[in-house]
Order: sequence, then C-alpha cells, then structure tokens
Amino acid sequence: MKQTFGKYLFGAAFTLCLMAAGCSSPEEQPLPSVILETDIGNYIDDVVALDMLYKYVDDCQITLAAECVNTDSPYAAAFLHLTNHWYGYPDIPIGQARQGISSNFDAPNYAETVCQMTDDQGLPLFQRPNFQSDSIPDAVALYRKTLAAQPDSSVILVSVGFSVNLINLLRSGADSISALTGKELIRQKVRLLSMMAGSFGAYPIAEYNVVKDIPSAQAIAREWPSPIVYTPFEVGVQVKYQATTVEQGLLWANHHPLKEAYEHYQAMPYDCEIWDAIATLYAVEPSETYFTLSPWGDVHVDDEGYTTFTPRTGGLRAYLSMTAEQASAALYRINQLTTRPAKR
Ligand SMILES: [Ca+2]
Repeated sequence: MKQTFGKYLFGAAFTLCLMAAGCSSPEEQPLPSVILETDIGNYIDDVVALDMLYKYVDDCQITLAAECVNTDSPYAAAFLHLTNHWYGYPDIPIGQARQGISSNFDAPNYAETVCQMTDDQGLPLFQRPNFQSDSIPDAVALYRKTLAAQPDSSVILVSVGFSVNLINLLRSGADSISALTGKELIRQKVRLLSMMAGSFGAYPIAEYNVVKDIPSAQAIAREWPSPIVYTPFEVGVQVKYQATTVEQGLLWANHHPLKEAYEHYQAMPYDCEIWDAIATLYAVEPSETYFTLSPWGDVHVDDEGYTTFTPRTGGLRAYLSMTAEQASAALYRINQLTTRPAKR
C-alpha cells in the first residue's frame, strides 16, 4: 500500500497512541477484556493458552485484564509473573485462590522448574523482579475490582482449571469495591464464560477439571448467570500440539517460557492434547471455521463429576464440538499464533 512519509508518521504516532490507550480508538467499541482462570503447572496446555492470550493482546484484539490461579501451588502465580514480564506485560494483575485446589502430585510441575532455571552464571534464566508470593491478592477481590471497572457485557472469562475462584466470586457479597454482589457483577459485566470442563460425547468421562472440585462445578453449572460455553474433553483430544512445533517454531528466542515448560513437562519428543487452547480460541475467535456450537440449554454435573446436557429454549449453557476439518483449522491457527514472535 502506498502512502506518503507524512501519513506514515501520523499513522505510526496514532497507532502508538492507540496502544497506550489499550488499542481502542475513540470511535471504536472498547476491546473485550479477558480474565484468565488457570491451574497452570499441572498440564502444559495452560501455557499454550497463555501464549495465545499475549498474542491477542499484541494484536489489539483483547486486553488481558487479570490472571487468577485456582491451585495451591505457589509456583503458579510465580510462573504467570515470569511470563507477564517476558512477554512485555508486567502490569497484568495476578490473583491467587486463598484455598486453592491441591494438584501438586497430579503431574510434574513445570512451573516450578521454569521459575528455578538459571543461566551459566547462576542467575535466573527468566526475570521475576519484585515477586513476593505472600503479596499476591486474593483472586475474589481482584475479580470484583476488575469486573467493577469494566464496561457492561464486555468481559470474557477463560476458565481452564478448577472452579473454586469462580464459585467464591459468585457467592461474594457487596463490599467496599462494589455495591453489587458477585452474582450481580457477573450478570452485568460478563459476556461469556469459556470453560474447559466436562464431557458430552458418546462415551462420557468424569473430566479432570470437574472431578477436582465437583461441588463448585455443580454450582457453576446451576447458578452462573452469564452464558457458559464448555470446551469438553472430546474436543481437546482432537487437537494435538506437536513436539516439532515446539522444537522448530519457537527458535526465534534464545529461551522461550513455552519451550522450556513443554520440554520439562515430559520427555521429548511428545505431542499433547490442548484443551485449554481450544477454550481460549473460542473465547476470542468463536468462528464456525473452528467450532460447532451445540444448541443452548442446561448442564447438570452429577456427584461423580459426569456432565449431561439438556437443550432448552432460553438456556445459557452450550458446548463445543469439531469436525476433523475444524480441528485441523484450529490447530493451524493455534500454531500460527504461538510460533509467531512476541512483540515484547
Ligand atoms: Ca488447565
């Protein structure tokens, strides 16, 4: 495209102004604000999802308003602090569940490994300036503060872990942050909860994110006042991130948190299902290119963690499925995002 140097300078300055103002121009609608709810450290797909969110911020498609941890691992918040700095977004606030779900023995904790990596001089491989694990705010307080500050119906929650923070937010009362209860805040501010949870296929399973905290998952399905779109177990297993993507696609950085986390999670080479990346893709790009959405209805979670869906006009629950072609297109898009250099 041709343009004069003067126009280029104006355009560049205008773009910088937009970035400083959160990427939205006065004439445009504010960008959707995303809040990530994660158990990062248990399984590697949270890191793929996190990388995607930073890239969406790079592209001015969203703002990443907060990140909340629902496990009791101190390294989850530390890892988020690390990646926020590495990707160039050190000011994204992080919240921590006061009584997080224990998952320390479920899988190797790559978050701890990456946080403790050092270089040849014994210095931290990834900087975590001013991080103090005992000063991370309560996730519910951070949710209330973040939601209260957002325009109505502008917030998208991406939940790729357990539901303890979500249920505590839902049950929270009015306080000095907001005169609204948690349920009222959600109803007013949250456009969508994109949630990796459940199983709705022909051979359903009691899915991990549900089983780890069944009472919270039951209450969320029953009481959450905004639409919820579930990314179920069946969808995630259709989309496998490739070891070769990690080995060859992330070489633009000498040390990349996603590459280090992936390579320290299991013995390489291995491919892995990326449920959390699918829930993230739907949250920001809910295109029929990638997804088939069920009718709307209700979801029930039984006492063993099995989920069932019942269509109902006016229902606020739905779940995703994918054809083979959609799964292939989704993986292509996820690879496109995650292999691209971060702006930093
Ligand atoms: Ca997860």
